[in-house]
Amino acid sequence: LSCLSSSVGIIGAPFSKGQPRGGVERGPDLIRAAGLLPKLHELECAVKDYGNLAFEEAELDGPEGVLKNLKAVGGFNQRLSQAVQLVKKDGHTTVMLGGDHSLAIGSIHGHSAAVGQLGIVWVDAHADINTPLTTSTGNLHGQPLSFLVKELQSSVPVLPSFSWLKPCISVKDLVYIGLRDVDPGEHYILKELGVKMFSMSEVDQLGVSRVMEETCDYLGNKPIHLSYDIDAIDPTVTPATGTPVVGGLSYREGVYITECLRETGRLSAVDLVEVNPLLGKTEEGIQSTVSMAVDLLLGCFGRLREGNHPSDYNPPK
Ligand code: EXY
Ligand code: MN
Ligand code: MN
Repeated sequence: LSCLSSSVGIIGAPFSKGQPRGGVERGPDLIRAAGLLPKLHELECAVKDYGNLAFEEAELDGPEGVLKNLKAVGGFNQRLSQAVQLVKKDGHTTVMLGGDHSLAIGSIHGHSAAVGQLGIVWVDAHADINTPLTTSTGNLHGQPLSFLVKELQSSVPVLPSFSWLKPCISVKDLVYIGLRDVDPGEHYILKELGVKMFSMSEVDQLGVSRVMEETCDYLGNKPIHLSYDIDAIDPTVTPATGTPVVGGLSYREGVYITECLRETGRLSAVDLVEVNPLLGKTEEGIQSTVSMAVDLLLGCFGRLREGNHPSDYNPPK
């Protein structure tokens, strides 16, 4: 039916220091307020909400060269990694509600520390693989994968705020879906390392069903970490986000991705990031963005567009 095999452990990460715009720290509470927990219960999921991870203002620091908020991002992600490890040890599929995408550092590190080798599905308009040397903005939400990928270790300078972090994913265990705004330095890395990617061109060429078939084949039988940036979806549907890019996934393509990953039975952790209610120009735009986030999460946990019914459903006689 729906949540038969696993339970859900929710971690809120109200953190925005991986990028310069305020508001994205409101994501976790907003997504909860839109009814995520009762809707997961309707799918017969066992849900435990671990609450929000507190952000310590003491972690705030000035820029180091071009890099912004290194101490804040390093410190918060270290605590996030520990929280994710606890939730995995409790036996749940983790849901990390961001917050900006720098949080994938702690989320993926903690997941990998708890379960070992992962397959990563990174759904995003952006590649988020700038290194501290290639970044032109200094925003760490554009760089998380450079800290996590083993093959990039020699290209990433040693930074005290990240001394706790060991790169834990191989480039061959990573698949991108939805790319359409990739910096030159990132594109060089993707080509040099041969990273598997389905940019929007491949989504157009192959269709989302073939993209998902190939993604699942490519990743094999490893536990899956889905890192879903809401800006992968077209900004007509999800305008309330920090770095919107035209030409994104439709509502249907976005949800289909979650349905396919759910069907593998191997979805082990999900990040849902970059929902920023202060950046929606209209109330409808904000609502549409938040309900997309909720619908993506429900797709991850068994909601079917054909309909669902509880296992103990009694038809009227
Ligand atoms: N590539 C740009 C940068 O490095 O700043 C933009 C990154 C946006 C990242 C968003 C979260 O996916
Ligand atoms: Mn991202
Ligand atoms: Mn993005």
